[in-house]
Order: sequence, then structure tokens, then C-alpha cells
Amino acid sequence: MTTFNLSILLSLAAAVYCMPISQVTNQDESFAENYLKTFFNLTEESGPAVRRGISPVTEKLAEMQRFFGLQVTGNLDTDTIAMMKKPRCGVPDVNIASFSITGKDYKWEKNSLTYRIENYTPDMTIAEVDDSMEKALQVWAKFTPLRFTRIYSGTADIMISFGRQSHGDYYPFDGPDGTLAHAFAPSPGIGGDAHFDEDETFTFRSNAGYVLFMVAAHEFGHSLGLAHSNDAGALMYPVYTYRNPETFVLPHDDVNGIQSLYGQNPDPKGPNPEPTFPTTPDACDSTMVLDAVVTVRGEMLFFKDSFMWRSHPQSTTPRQFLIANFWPDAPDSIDAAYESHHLDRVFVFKGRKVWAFRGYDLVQGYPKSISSFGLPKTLEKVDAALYDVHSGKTLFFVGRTYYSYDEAEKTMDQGLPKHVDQTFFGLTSKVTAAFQYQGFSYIYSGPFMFEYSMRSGKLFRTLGNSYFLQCTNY
Ligand SMILES: [Ca+2]
Ligand SMILES: [Ca+2]
Ligand SMILES: [Ca+2]
Ligand SMILES: [Zn+2]
Ligand SMILES: [Zn+2]
Repeated sequence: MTTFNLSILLSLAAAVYCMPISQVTNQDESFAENYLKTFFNLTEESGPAVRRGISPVTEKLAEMQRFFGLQVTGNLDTDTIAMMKKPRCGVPDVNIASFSITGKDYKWEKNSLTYRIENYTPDMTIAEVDDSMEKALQVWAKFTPLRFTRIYSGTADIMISFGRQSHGDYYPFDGPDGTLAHAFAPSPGIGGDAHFDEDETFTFRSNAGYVLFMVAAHEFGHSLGLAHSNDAGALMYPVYTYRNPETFVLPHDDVNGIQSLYGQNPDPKGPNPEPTFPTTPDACDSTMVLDAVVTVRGEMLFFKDSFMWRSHPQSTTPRQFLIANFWPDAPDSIDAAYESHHLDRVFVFKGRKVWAFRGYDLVQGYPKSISSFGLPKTLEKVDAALYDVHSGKTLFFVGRTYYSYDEAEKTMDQGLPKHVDQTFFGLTSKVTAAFQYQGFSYIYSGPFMFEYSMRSGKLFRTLGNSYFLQCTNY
């Protein structure tokens, strides 16, 4: 396992499981101060809050927490330090809104741009580096009138190079992890250029390092004039996320950003010129239907497409992540999930397959077939799953029916499936997600959520899918 995976694992394990990680140390404090200086323009004097007597560090910490959707405490808590330690882009995050643009009009005044690859990383073959860079530029060309031509000598608009530590500009790299790369906004000279930290291990396709295509596609966003976005699903989000380069499509937020600068592609090629770009799900959307909900050691995870929200009791605002940030081995758009307290595992279902996770790790031997639970071999998928603490049974919902599985005996009960209204009185529609929490069973059906008392089985309230998510537009 690489250092990257390990450091991510530690910070995520802490984040998901609320593990009491060690107190914030002096080392963390100076690390955080440096981070705020680099990415949030922390200076001795700083902004309006400082004039009201608040320390510059507190003011900038709050700004950073707001940007990343963390709880805004102004204190260096463990969630904040974990976010700061994630591998990321070296370009600052200040002056941002969703798809905001660097300064005023940092854009190229021409649509034909040149690029040149000045040197190569030994981590990959030359052909793989060439392919990664070319495809990373095409990510942007696909949605704009911009066209890129490679040159092999002289000065290109976008000069691409690998370097370590001090590498000829005023922004030295930092060794393995931390900052992965940086790029400069459009202007003559160094403007548009993209630098990659040679102390990282870059890869072509595998998740055993940083996928060069993903890092480059992000950096070229800066080369073209985009700043960082606080949309966790955006390519221009400052933190690195593994995504499969084969299936990557530029997210909605980035398409909006780049088109606000350059307009649309006048010449979209291919039979499917407008692929459906991924849109980050919005907790304020009352028509949203969640894919699955599960508890993990007292926390709640809500799944939608390639995203999840995590909500834990101390936090007022659930945080949104890509599923891949937590479980790189998990599929997107899952069908169902439940937590087995017995086995200390979370089971995730999609189609005929089930994945088991202990903490951050995929349990060996998974994914398996869902028939390993005794579900019929002909079953295409389950719609929802719920572990019932009273009976010790797991309910697998399929449409308007359910199967029940005895966790202790590891056998499927007889006489199944049953109609859902035999257990959940009055429920006549298809179940889409389910979980239990603090004495209630929550059964989701389309945009609705039904709250049943676990003891009496009575329906208490009808709520919406985003009841626990809280609509927090800012
Ligand atoms: Ca340049
Ligand atoms: Ca680095
Ligand atoms: Ca579902
Ligand atoms: Zn960046
Ligand atoms: Zn540089």
C-alpha cells in the first residue's frame, strides 16, 4: 500500500468512525498555520473580523471550514486537521464561490492553444504520460471552442513539467503527498503552465498512486482560468479524489465554469455530443430519492449516485463526500446497505453483488453473490436493507415485499417473501431505502420517508428524504 493510501486511510478511518484520534499537537498547529498561509492567504493583519478582535488564525480557520463544509468552529479540531492533511492541489482556495473564476477575466483571448511536455516522470511510460495529458486537455475541449495543439520545441502557452522541491518558480513542492501539482492562470510567460510534483508516484490507471490524468485535468482547469470550487463533486474541488479515468465525465459545476469563460463547443463530435454530466445531489431538492441509508457505529451515511453524506451526532450539518473518498472499492449508485453489529461490517449491495467493509477496508473474499445470504438466485437486486435490533434479523426489501435473514443462524427465514405492510402498517408502496435509528425504523419510498416506532410498529410521521440531511445552501 502506498503512503497516499495509508494517510487517507488514517484520516478517513478517523472521520467515518469518529475514533478519538490523538489531540491536536503543536506540530499540527504549525502545520495548520502553514496551510492557511498557503491556501487561505493568512497574514498578520487580515480581514474585518480581526479588527473586531478575533485572531487572524481563527478567522481563516472559519473560512477554511466554511469552504470545505466542515462544522465552523474556528478551532483546529480533528475533522479540520484531517481535511488539511488530504493530498491536494497547490493553488490557493481564497476568493471562491461555486465555479468562481480567478480574479476578474483570467482567460485566454484565443481559442487555439499550444502545449508542450518538457520532461517526463519515471513513474510511467512516455506513451502513458502523453496519453494522460492529451486526454486531460480533451476533458475541457469537449465542452468549449478551445483546441489544443502539441508542440515539441519553443515556448507553448501551456508548458508542462515535472519537478521536485524548488523547481524554478516561487512555489516549491513539499515532498511526497501534500501538494501534488499546481498551475498558473492564463497570462503570458509562466501563465497557463502546469507543474507536477515528481516526489509523488503518478499512475496511468491504477489507484496505487495518483492518477496523472485526474491531477492534470484539474490543473488544466487552472491553466484555462478556473479557480477552486467548493462543490465536492467538481473536478475543481481542491482535494484529490480517485475516479476511473475510463468513465470520467466532466461534472456539471465545471462545465458551467468553463462555459462561462469560453462558451459552448460549436462543433460537438460523435453521436452523443452531450453526455449527462454528473450533478452533485442537493439536500434541498425535495424530489430527491436516496439510494440507501445505513448507520455505522452511531453515525448515519446517506447514499445518492456517486455521493454520500455523513452525519454524526455532534455535527449539525451533514457533510457530503464522494463514496470513492471513503471506499475506493465500493460501487456508485448502490441499491442498499446495512450494518451488521455482530460482524462489525457494513454490507453494500448493487445488482446481484454484495460488498463487505470493515472500517475502510474491503473484507477479503468480497464482492460475493447476494445468494450467499440465501436470497433467490433469480433475484436481480434488493431495493433496501435494514437490520432490526429487536429480532436480530436483517430485512431485505424487494419492491413491496421483504425477506428476513437471521444474522445469528445465518439462514433465510421460511415462508418468504412477505408483504411490507405485514410489518410496516399501511405501507403499500415500493421501499427504496431503510434503516433504524434511536428507536425508530425509517422506511423510504420515493421522495417520502415513513417513521415507524420500533416497539409498537406504529407510523409516527411522514417526512421527506432530506429530513436528516438539512438543507444548507450557503
Ligand atoms: Ca505559459
Ligand atoms: Ca507533494
Ligand atoms: Ca435503494
Ligand atoms: Zn487546483
Ligand atoms: Zn511550480
